[in-house]
Amino acid sequence: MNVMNMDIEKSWFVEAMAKATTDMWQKGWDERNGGNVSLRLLDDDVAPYLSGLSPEPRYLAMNEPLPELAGQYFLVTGTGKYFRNVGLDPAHNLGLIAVSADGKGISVLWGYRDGGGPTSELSAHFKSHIARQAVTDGRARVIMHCHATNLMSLSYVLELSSPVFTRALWEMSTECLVVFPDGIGVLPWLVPGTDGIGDRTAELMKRHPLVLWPFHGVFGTGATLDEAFGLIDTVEKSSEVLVKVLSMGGCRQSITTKNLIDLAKRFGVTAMPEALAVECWFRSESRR
Ligand code: 2HA
Ligand code: ZN
Repeated sequence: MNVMNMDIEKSWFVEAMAKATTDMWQKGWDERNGGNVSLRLLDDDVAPYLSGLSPEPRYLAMNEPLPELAGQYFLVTGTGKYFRNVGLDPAHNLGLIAVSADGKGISVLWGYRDGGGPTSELSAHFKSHIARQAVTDGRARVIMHCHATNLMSLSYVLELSSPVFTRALWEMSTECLVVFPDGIGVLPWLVPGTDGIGDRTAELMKRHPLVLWPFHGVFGTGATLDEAFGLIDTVEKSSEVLVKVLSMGGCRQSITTKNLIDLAKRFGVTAMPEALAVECWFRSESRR
């Protein structure tokens, strides 16, 4: 095999990223340049393509050094780029970057062909990667951000607390507690695209695989693009059910605490205790 001719646009990782971002666009989660995704690649993923990549990669300094990520490779959506275009033109809309050995910057090995760079939310992505690698023994490889419509909508109505959001979403679909037993972390509203929101997101990612940015969107994680997408799809489906239920006048009955405990037992998961303890998650609710 002539490694010089390996076409990175046909690699599993560029194709998988194009599929994930296209699916997200079709879901309506990523209008205009909304959303961003990063996928950590292993040396073995990148090795067949390295010799065909730029011999003098562009270097971009980071605001804060992140030595935990030194030497790691990431495929990352580009700043200002539209998800609906990723599949049509991966080389303009994606980039393959490597974190430098001192963790102070990144090199652009491929992509961002018009001279652009990675997403404005790189700080939240990188810091969340550090957090999730630590709590999953290195299994986590994806951080995914999007503007999931129904989940965003709920941030205008539900109390902005992790136990309340988690409990309400668990109740809106039986599979939820099994899919995200560690619940969803909820931040206050913060200015996006900053190191500050990156720090706060990563802090919650140590406990939760999902983090809600109220009035903005959600961050999700997983070992694969499918896993991160499936997680956000599940929480968004449950959010859609809750939007419909509230629009019909609210719950008359729901999954009970006992039901949730039985579910956790059957599927061998440990449910977030603060969410199990929530007694009343909707202000006007009077059924309990
Ligand atoms: O850049 O979603 O949060 C697009 C975004 C920023
Ligand atoms: Zn966003």
